[in-house]
Amino acid sequence: MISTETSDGSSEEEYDRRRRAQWLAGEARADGVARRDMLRLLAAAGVAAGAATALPMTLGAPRAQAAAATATAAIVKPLPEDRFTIRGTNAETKFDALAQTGHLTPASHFFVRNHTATPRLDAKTWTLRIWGDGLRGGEREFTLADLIRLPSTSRTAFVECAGNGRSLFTTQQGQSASGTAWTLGAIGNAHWRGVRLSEVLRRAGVSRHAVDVMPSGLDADYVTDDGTNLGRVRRPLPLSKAMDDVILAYEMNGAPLPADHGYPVRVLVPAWVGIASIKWVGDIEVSSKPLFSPWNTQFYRLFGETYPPEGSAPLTHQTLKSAFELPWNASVDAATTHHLTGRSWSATGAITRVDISTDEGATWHRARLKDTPHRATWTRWTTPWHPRTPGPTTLLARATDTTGRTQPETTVHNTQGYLFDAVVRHAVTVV
Ligand SMILES: Nc1nc2c(c(=O)[nH]1)N[C@H]1C(S)=C(S)[C@@H](COP(=O)(O)O)O[C@H]1N2
Ligand SMILES: [Mo]
Repeated sequence: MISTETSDGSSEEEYDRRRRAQWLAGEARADGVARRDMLRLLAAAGVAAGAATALPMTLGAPRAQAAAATATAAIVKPLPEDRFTIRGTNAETKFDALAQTGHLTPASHFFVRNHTATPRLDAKTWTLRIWGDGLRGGEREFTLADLIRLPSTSRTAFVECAGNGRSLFTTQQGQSASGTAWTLGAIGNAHWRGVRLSEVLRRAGVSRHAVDVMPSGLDADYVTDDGTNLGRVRRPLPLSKAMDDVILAYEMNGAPLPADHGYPVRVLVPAWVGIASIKWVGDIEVSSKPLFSPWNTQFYRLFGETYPPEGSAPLTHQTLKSAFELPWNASVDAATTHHLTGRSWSATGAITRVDISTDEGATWHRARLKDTPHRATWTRWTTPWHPRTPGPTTLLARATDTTGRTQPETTVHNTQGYLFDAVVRHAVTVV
Protein backbone atom coordinates (compact mmCIF):
# COMPACT_ATOMS: atom_id res chain seq x y z
CA MET A 1 0.00 0.00 0.00
CA ILE A 2 2.76 2.43 0.91
CA SER A 3 4.66 2.91 -2.28
CA THR A 4 6.74 6.00 -1.58
CA GLU A 5 9.37 6.88 0.95
CA THR A 6 9.83 10.54 1.76
CA SER A 7 12.10 10.59 4.76
CA ASP A 8 14.73 12.24 2.58
CA GLY A 9 14.72 14.79 -0.21
CA SER A 10 15.93 12.57 -3.03
CA SER A 11 12.96 10.23 -2.89
CA GLU A 12 10.58 13.19 -2.84
CA GLU A 13 12.28 14.16 -6.10
CA GLU A 14 11.56 10.77 -7.58
CA TYR A 15 8.01 10.91 -6.34
CA ASP A 16 7.62 14.37 -7.82
CA ARG A 17 8.87 13.16 -11.20
CA ARG A 18 6.28 10.40 -11.11
CA ARG A 19 3.57 12.88 -10.09
CA ARG A 20 4.41 15.04 -13.12
CA ALA A 21 4.47 12.12 -15.55
CA GLN A 22 1.08 11.05 -14.28
CA TRP A 23 -0.30 14.53 -14.70
CA LEU A 24 0.80 14.45 -18.33
CA ALA A 25 -0.97 11.15 -18.82
CA GLY A 26 -4.15 12.68 -17.42
CA GLU A 27 -3.73 10.68 -14.22
CA ALA A 28 -3.17 13.48 -11.76
CA ARG A 29 -5.12 16.53 -10.62
CA ALA A 30 -3.98 20.12 -10.31
CA ASP A 31 -7.10 22.12 -9.49
CA GLY A 32 -6.31 25.77 -8.93
CA VAL A 33 -2.73 25.52 -10.17
CA ALA A 34 -1.84 28.07 -12.85
CA ARG A 35 -1.30 26.47 -16.26
CA ARG A 36 2.09 28.18 -16.63
CA ASP A 37 3.23 26.58 -13.37
CA MET A 38 2.27 23.11 -14.58
CA LEU A 39 3.97 23.76 -17.92
CA ARG A 40 7.14 24.79 -16.15
CA LEU A 41 7.08 21.60 -14.10
CA LEU A 42 6.47 19.53 -17.19
CA ALA A 43 9.21 21.24 -19.17
CA ALA A 44 11.49 19.61 -16.63
CA ALA A 45 10.09 16.22 -17.58
CA GLY A 46 11.30 17.04 -21.10
CA VAL A 47 7.97 16.41 -22.76
CA ALA A 48 5.91 19.56 -22.30
CA ALA A 49 6.45 21.35 -25.60
CA GLY A 50 4.97 18.70 -27.87
CA ALA A 51 2.37 17.62 -25.38
CA ALA A 52 1.14 21.09 -24.50
CA THR A 53 -1.97 20.97 -26.65
CA ALA A 54 -2.96 17.60 -25.27
CA LEU A 55 -2.52 18.66 -21.67
CA PRO A 56 -5.53 18.39 -19.45
CA MET A 57 -6.60 22.00 -18.96
CA THR A 58 -6.35 23.38 -15.49
CA LEU A 59 -9.08 25.86 -14.82
CA GLY A 60 -7.58 29.01 -13.38
CA ALA A 61 -9.56 29.99 -10.34
CA PRO A 62 -11.50 33.23 -10.85
CA ARG A 63 -9.75 36.46 -10.04
CA ALA A 64 -10.82 38.21 -6.92
CA GLN A 65 -9.88 41.35 -5.08
CA ALA A 66 -6.88 40.83 -2.81
CA ALA A 67 -7.83 41.78 0.71
CA ALA A 68 -5.48 44.28 2.32
CA ALA A 69 -5.91 42.76 5.76
CA THR A 70 -3.49 43.37 8.60
CA ALA A 71 -2.67 41.29 11.62
CA THR A 72 -4.92 43.27 13.92
CA ALA A 73 -7.91 42.17 11.82
CA ALA A 74 -6.51 38.75 10.88
CA ILE A 75 -5.41 37.53 14.33
CA VAL A 76 -7.62 37.05 17.39
CA LYS A 77 -5.14 36.99 20.28
CA PRO A 78 -3.50 40.12 21.70
CA LEU A 79 -0.24 41.09 19.98
CA PRO A 80 1.67 43.22 22.48
CA GLU A 81 4.55 45.15 20.95
CA ASP A 82 7.13 43.74 23.30
CA ARG A 83 6.39 40.20 22.02
CA PHE A 84 5.40 40.50 18.38
CA THR A 85 6.33 42.30 15.18
CA ILE A 86 3.34 42.69 12.85
CA ARG A 87 4.02 41.69 9.24
CA GLY A 88 0.88 42.00 7.12
CA THR A 89 -1.60 39.36 8.29
CA ASN A 90 1.15 37.68 10.31
CA ALA A 91 2.81 38.20 13.68
CA GLU A 92 6.48 37.36 14.26
CA THR A 93 7.65 36.45 17.76
CA LYS A 94 10.44 38.68 19.08
CA PHE A 95 13.21 36.31 19.98
CA ASP A 96 14.21 38.33 23.03
CA ALA A 97 10.66 37.85 24.39
CA LEU A 98 11.27 34.08 24.39
CA ALA A 99 13.76 34.62 27.23
CA GLN A 100 10.67 34.86 29.48
CA THR A 101 9.44 31.45 28.30
CA GLY A 102 10.61 27.89 28.84
CA HIS A 103 11.15 25.08 26.38
CA LEU A 104 7.52 25.26 25.27
CA THR A 105 6.24 28.44 23.65
CA PRO A 106 3.00 29.61 25.27
CA ALA A 107 0.25 30.57 22.82
CA SER A 108 0.67 34.14 24.11
CA HIS A 109 4.13 34.21 22.46
CA PHE A 110 3.65 31.85 19.49
CA PHE A 111 4.08 33.37 16.00
CA VAL A 112 1.07 33.41 13.66
CA ARG A 113 1.23 32.90 9.91
CA ASN A 114 -2.18 33.57 8.33
CA HIS A 115 -2.63 33.65 4.57
CA THR A 116 -5.96 35.40 5.23
CA ALA A 117 -7.54 35.61 8.68
CA THR A 118 -8.30 33.39 11.64
CA PRO A 119 -11.82 31.96 11.15
CA ARG A 120 -14.10 31.66 14.21
CA LEU A 121 -15.21 28.02 14.15
CA ASP A 122 -17.69 26.26 16.41
CA ALA A 123 -16.29 22.96 17.68
CA LYS A 124 -19.83 21.66 18.29
CA THR A 125 -20.74 21.81 14.62
CA TRP A 126 -17.24 21.31 13.17
CA THR A 127 -16.64 18.07 11.31
CA LEU A 128 -13.71 16.59 9.44
CA ARG A 129 -14.70 15.10 6.11
CA ILE A 130 -12.45 12.40 4.64
CA TRP A 131 -13.25 11.86 0.97
CA GLY A 132 -11.82 10.91 -2.40
CA ASP A 133 -11.24 8.01 -4.75
CA GLY A 134 -8.43 6.71 -2.55
CA LEU A 135 -11.00 5.38 -0.06
CA ARG A 136 -12.42 1.87 -0.30
CA GLY A 137 -15.92 3.03 0.52
CA GLY A 138 -17.62 6.40 0.57
CA GLU A 139 -16.61 9.51 2.44
CA ARG A 140 -16.55 9.59 6.24
CA GLU A 141 -17.17 12.39 8.71
CA PHE A 142 -15.64 12.71 12.16
CA THR A 143 -16.79 15.13 14.86
CA LEU A 144 -14.35 16.50 17.40
CA ALA A 145 -15.87 14.11 19.97
CA ASP A 146 -15.18 11.21 17.57
CA LEU A 147 -11.52 12.22 17.30
CA ILE A 148 -11.15 12.68 21.06
CA ARG A 149 -12.56 9.15 21.61
CA LEU A 150 -9.82 7.61 19.46
CA PRO A 151 -6.44 6.68 21.02
CA SER A 152 -4.47 9.87 21.52
CA THR A 153 -0.83 10.65 20.93
CA SER A 154 1.28 13.61 21.90
CA ARG A 155 4.60 15.08 20.96
CA THR A 156 6.72 18.19 21.38
CA ALA A 157 7.64 19.77 18.07
CA PHE A 158 8.23 23.15 16.55
CA VAL A 159 6.16 24.70 13.81
CA GLU A 160 8.46 26.87 11.71
CA CYS A 161 7.71 28.79 8.55
CA ALA A 162 9.85 27.74 5.57
CA GLY A 163 10.58 31.46 5.11
CA ASN A 164 11.85 31.98 8.66
CA GLY A 165 15.04 34.06 8.43
CA ARG A 166 14.15 35.23 4.92
CA SER A 167 15.16 38.88 5.54
CA LEU A 168 18.71 37.69 6.25
CA PHE A 169 19.16 36.83 2.56
CA THR A 170 18.95 40.59 2.08
CA THR A 171 20.62 42.01 5.20
CA GLN A 172 23.44 39.47 5.31
CA GLN A 173 23.90 38.33 1.71
CA GLY A 174 22.65 41.35 -0.28
CA GLN A 175 20.09 39.21 -2.16
CA SER A 176 16.39 39.78 -2.68
CA ALA A 177 13.70 37.31 -1.74
CA SER A 178 9.93 37.59 -2.14
CA GLY A 179 7.59 36.96 0.78
CA THR A 180 7.16 38.01 4.39
CA ALA A 181 10.39 39.59 5.65
CA TRP A 182 10.76 37.46 8.78
CA THR A 183 13.85 37.75 10.96
CA LEU A 184 14.19 34.58 13.09
CA GLY A 185 10.89 34.56 15.00
CA ALA A 186 8.64 32.60 12.62
CA ILE A 187 8.96 29.57 14.89
CA GLY A 188 7.34 28.30 18.07
CA ASN A 189 7.71 25.03 19.95
CA ALA A 190 4.72 23.36 21.59
CA HIS A 191 3.45 20.12 23.05
CA TRP A 192 0.71 18.87 20.74
CA ARG A 193 -1.93 16.26 21.54
CA GLY A 194 -4.29 14.67 19.08
CA VAL A 195 -4.94 11.53 17.10
CA ARG A 196 -2.63 10.01 14.53
CA LEU A 197 -3.72 10.86 11.00
CA SER A 198 -2.97 7.21 10.11
CA GLU A 199 -5.54 6.08 12.69
CA VAL A 200 -8.24 8.27 11.15
CA LEU A 201 -7.32 7.31 7.58
CA ARG A 202 -7.46 3.62 8.45
CA ARG A 203 -10.90 4.03 9.99
CA ALA A 204 -12.00 5.95 6.92
CA GLY A 205 -10.98 2.96 4.79
CA VAL A 206 -7.89 4.11 2.90
CA SER A 207 -7.42 1.86 -0.12
CA ARG A 208 -4.25 0.33 -1.49
CA HIS A 209 -4.59 2.64 -4.51
CA ALA A 210 -4.23 5.84 -2.47
CA VAL A 211 -1.08 7.87 -3.18
CA ASP A 212 -1.69 11.43 -1.94
CA VAL A 213 -3.58 13.01 0.92
CA MET A 214 -4.56 16.70 0.84
CA PRO A 215 -5.80 18.49 3.97
CA SER A 216 -7.54 21.78 3.33
CA GLY A 217 -8.20 24.70 5.71
CA LEU A 218 -11.55 26.30 6.57
CA ASP A 219 -10.11 29.82 6.39
CA ALA A 220 -11.06 31.98 3.41
CA ASP A 221 -9.69 31.46 -0.10
CA TYR A 222 -6.21 32.90 -0.53
CA VAL A 223 -6.05 35.70 -3.09
CA THR A 224 -2.56 36.76 -4.21
CA ASP A 225 -1.46 40.40 -4.46
CA ASP A 226 -2.17 40.37 -8.20
CA GLY A 227 -5.75 39.25 -7.56
CA THR A 228 -5.56 35.54 -8.40
CA ASN A 229 -7.74 33.35 -6.23
CA LEU A 230 -5.73 30.25 -5.30
CA GLY A 231 -8.57 28.69 -3.30
CA ARG A 232 -8.36 27.13 0.14
CA VAL A 233 -4.95 26.82 1.76
CA ARG A 234 -4.03 23.18 1.04
CA ARG A 235 -0.98 21.10 0.26
CA PRO A 236 -0.66 17.44 -0.70
CA LEU A 237 1.24 15.00 1.47
CA PRO A 238 2.46 11.68 0.07
CA LEU A 239 0.46 8.86 1.67
CA SER A 240 3.68 7.41 3.13
CA LYS A 241 4.16 10.57 5.18
CA ALA A 242 0.48 10.83 6.12
CA MET A 243 0.66 7.27 7.52
CA ASP A 244 3.88 7.98 9.43
CA ASP A 245 4.12 10.63 12.19
CA VAL A 246 1.43 13.17 11.27
CA ILE A 247 -0.97 14.21 14.04
CA LEU A 248 -4.44 15.73 13.88
CA ALA A 249 -3.87 17.99 16.88
CA TYR A 250 -6.67 19.30 19.08
CA GLU A 251 -4.51 20.45 22.03
CA MET A 252 -1.53 22.76 22.27
CA ASN A 253 0.40 22.85 25.56
CA GLY A 254 -2.37 21.03 27.42
CA ALA A 255 -5.24 23.31 26.36
CA PRO A 256 -7.61 23.28 23.38
CA LEU A 257 -5.94 24.78 20.32
CA PRO A 258 -6.24 28.58 20.35
CA ALA A 259 -8.25 30.10 17.50
CA ASP A 260 -5.16 31.48 15.76
CA HIS A 261 -3.36 28.12 15.78
CA GLY A 262 -6.07 26.05 14.15
CA TYR A 263 -9.01 25.55 16.53
CA PRO A 264 -10.56 23.07 16.74
CA VAL A 265 -8.12 20.81 14.82
CA ARG A 266 -4.93 21.32 12.84
CA VAL A 267 -2.59 19.01 11.03
CA LEU A 268 0.85 18.78 12.64
CA VAL A 269 3.65 17.45 10.46
CA PRO A 270 6.68 17.39 12.77
CA ALA A 271 9.90 18.88 11.34
CA TRP A 272 8.37 19.74 7.97
CA VAL A 273 7.86 23.21 6.51
CA GLY A 274 5.10 25.01 8.45
CA ILE A 275 2.76 25.06 5.45
CA ALA A 276 2.33 21.27 5.77
CA SER A 277 0.67 21.81 9.16
CA ILE A 278 -2.70 22.96 7.85
CA LYS A 279 -4.74 24.85 10.45
CA TRP A 280 -8.54 24.71 10.82
CA VAL A 281 -8.60 21.51 8.78
CA GLY A 282 -12.09 20.87 7.39
CA ASP A 283 -11.55 18.07 4.92
CA ILE A 284 -8.88 15.70 3.73
CA GLU A 285 -8.92 14.34 0.21
CA VAL A 286 -7.48 10.85 -0.17
CA SER A 287 -6.54 10.41 -3.80
CA SER A 288 -5.52 7.50 -5.98
CA LYS A 289 -3.98 10.11 -8.31
CA PRO A 290 -1.11 12.45 -7.45
CA LEU A 291 -2.29 15.91 -6.46
CA PHE A 292 -0.90 19.38 -7.02
CA SER A 293 -1.80 22.63 -5.34
CA PRO A 294 -0.18 26.07 -5.60
CA TRP A 295 1.58 25.19 -2.32
CA ASN A 296 3.62 22.38 -3.87
CA THR A 297 4.12 23.96 -7.32
CA GLN A 298 4.65 27.74 -7.37
CA PHE A 299 5.41 27.94 -3.63
CA TYR A 300 7.57 25.79 -1.36
CA ARG A 301 10.07 24.66 -3.94
CA LEU A 302 13.49 26.26 -4.36
CA PHE A 303 13.74 28.48 -7.43
CA GLY A 304 16.71 30.54 -8.55
CA GLU A 305 20.04 30.65 -10.37
CA THR A 306 21.32 27.35 -9.01
CA TYR A 307 18.03 25.45 -9.30
CA PRO A 308 16.37 23.90 -12.35
CA PRO A 309 13.68 26.06 -14.02
CA GLU A 310 10.87 24.01 -12.49
CA GLY A 311 12.45 24.39 -9.07
CA SER A 312 13.54 21.76 -6.59
CA ALA A 313 11.28 18.95 -5.42
CA PRO A 314 8.56 20.18 -3.04
CA LEU A 315 10.11 21.15 0.29
CA THR A 316 9.76 18.68 3.12
CA HIS A 317 12.02 19.19 6.16
CA GLN A 318 12.98 22.46 7.78
CA THR A 319 16.67 23.09 8.33
CA LEU A 320 19.20 23.99 11.05
CA LYS A 321 19.23 27.39 12.82
CA SER A 322 20.28 29.28 15.93
CA ALA A 323 19.13 32.53 17.50
CA PHE A 324 20.11 34.69 20.46
CA GLU A 325 17.37 35.81 22.85
CA LEU A 326 18.44 39.41 22.36
CA PRO A 327 16.88 42.31 20.49
CA TRP A 328 18.54 43.32 17.25
CA ASN A 329 21.15 46.04 17.99
CA ALA A 330 20.81 45.40 21.72
CA SER A 331 22.90 47.57 24.01
CA VAL A 332 25.01 45.58 26.44
CA ASP A 333 27.04 46.97 29.30
CA ALA A 334 30.80 46.73 29.11
CA ALA A 335 32.86 45.36 31.96
CA THR A 336 30.22 43.05 33.44
CA THR A 337 29.59 39.36 32.83
CA HIS A 338 26.46 38.64 30.79
CA HIS A 339 24.79 35.28 30.46
CA LEU A 340 23.87 35.21 26.81
CA THR A 341 21.01 32.82 26.03
CA GLY A 342 19.61 31.42 22.84
CA ARG A 343 18.17 28.40 21.09
CA SER A 344 19.22 26.08 18.25
CA TRP A 345 17.08 23.61 16.36
CA SER A 346 17.28 21.07 13.57
CA ALA A 347 14.62 19.25 11.60
CA THR A 348 16.82 16.30 10.74
CA GLY A 349 18.78 15.50 13.89
CA ALA A 350 19.31 16.41 17.53
CA ILE A 351 21.61 19.35 18.28
CA THR A 352 25.02 18.05 19.39
CA ARG A 353 26.86 21.33 19.96
CA VAL A 354 26.50 25.06 19.66
CA ASP A 355 29.60 27.19 19.19
CA ILE A 356 29.61 30.86 20.02
CA SER A 357 31.87 33.63 18.82
CA THR A 358 31.86 37.08 20.44
CA ASP A 359 34.77 38.37 18.34
CA GLU A 360 33.23 38.22 14.87
CA GLY A 361 34.35 34.68 14.17
CA ALA A 362 38.02 34.85 15.22
CA THR A 363 37.56 32.45 18.14
CA TRP A 364 34.77 30.06 19.10
CA HIS A 365 33.76 28.35 22.33
CA ARG A 366 31.03 25.89 23.19
CA ALA A 367 27.79 27.04 24.76
CA ARG A 368 26.27 25.00 27.60
CA LEU A 369 23.15 23.15 26.44
CA LYS A 370 20.22 23.47 28.86
CA ASP A 371 17.89 20.82 27.37
CA THR A 372 18.32 17.23 26.27
CA PRO A 373 18.45 17.72 22.50
CA HIS A 374 15.86 16.06 20.26
CA ARG A 375 15.09 16.32 16.59
CA ALA A 376 12.23 18.66 15.55
CA THR A 377 12.35 20.68 18.75
CA TRP A 378 14.79 23.27 20.00
CA THR A 379 17.58 23.18 22.55
CA ARG A 380 18.22 26.17 24.80
CA TRP A 381 21.80 27.20 25.57
CA THR A 382 23.72 29.75 27.55
CA THR A 383 27.20 31.20 27.50
CA PRO A 384 28.95 33.82 29.63
CA TRP A 385 30.30 36.96 27.95
CA HIS A 386 32.37 39.70 29.49
CA PRO A 387 32.70 42.47 26.89
CA ARG A 388 35.53 44.90 27.47
CA THR A 389 35.61 47.32 24.55
CA PRO A 390 32.68 49.67 23.92
CA GLY A 391 31.38 49.91 20.37
CA PRO A 392 29.41 47.91 17.82
CA THR A 393 30.16 44.20 17.48
CA THR A 394 28.62 40.98 16.22
CA LEU A 395 27.60 37.79 18.05
CA LEU A 396 27.59 34.46 16.22
CA ALA A 397 26.02 31.11 17.16
CA ARG A 398 26.68 28.02 15.05
CA ALA A 399 24.88 24.74 15.67
CA THR A 400 25.79 21.19 14.68
CA ASP A 401 23.36 18.25 14.72
CA THR A 402 23.62 14.46 14.93
CA THR A 403 23.66 14.15 11.14
CA GLY A 404 27.01 16.00 11.26
CA ARG A 405 25.62 19.10 9.63
CA THR A 406 26.88 22.49 10.83
CA GLN A 407 25.38 25.85 9.96
CA PRO A 408 27.25 27.24 6.93
CA GLU A 409 28.58 30.76 6.44
CA THR A 410 26.09 31.51 3.67
CA THR A 411 22.91 29.94 2.33
CA VAL A 412 22.57 29.27 -1.39
CA HIS A 413 20.06 31.83 -2.65
CA ASN A 414 16.52 30.96 -3.72
CA THR A 415 14.08 33.56 -5.00
CA GLN A 416 11.43 32.96 -2.34
CA GLY A 417 13.92 32.99 0.50
CA TYR A 418 13.18 29.58 2.00
CA LEU A 419 15.31 27.55 4.41
CA PHE A 420 17.89 30.16 5.46
CA ASP A 421 20.41 28.22 7.54
CA ALA A 422 23.58 30.34 7.59
CA VAL A 423 25.18 31.57 10.82
CA VAL A 424 23.41 34.79 11.72
CA ARG A 425 25.49 37.90 12.44
CA HIS A 426 23.66 39.38 15.41
CA ALA A 427 24.56 43.06 15.78
CA VAL A 428 24.92 44.46 19.31
CA THR A 429 26.51 47.57 20.78
CA VAL A 430 28.69 47.43 23.86
CA VAL A 431 28.18 50.60 25.90
N1 LIG B 1 -5.51 26.81 6.90
C1 LIG B 1 -4.28 27.36 6.99
N2 LIG B 1 -3.28 26.60 7.46
C2 LIG B 1 -2.04 27.12 7.57
C3 LIG B 1 -1.76 28.44 7.15
C4 LIG B 1 -2.85 29.23 6.69
O1 LIG B 1 -2.72 30.42 6.35
N3 LIG B 1 -4.11 28.64 6.61
N4 LIG B 1 -0.47 28.90 7.18
C5 LIG B 1 0.58 27.86 7.15
C6 LIG B 1 1.91 28.38 7.34
S1 LIG B 1 2.65 29.07 5.99
C7 LIG B 1 2.58 28.22 8.53
S2 LIG B 1 4.20 28.69 8.70
C8 LIG B 1 1.91 27.64 9.72
C9 LIG B 1 1.94 28.61 10.89
O2 LIG B 1 1.32 28.09 12.03
P1 LIG B 1 0.93 29.04 13.25
O3 LIG B 1 0.18 30.23 12.72
O4 LIG B 1 0.12 28.20 14.18
O5 LIG B 1 2.22 29.50 13.90
O6 LIG B 1 0.56 27.29 9.46
C10 LIG B 1 0.32 26.77 8.17
N5 LIG B 1 -1.06 26.33 8.07
MO1 LIG C 1 4.89 29.36 6.50
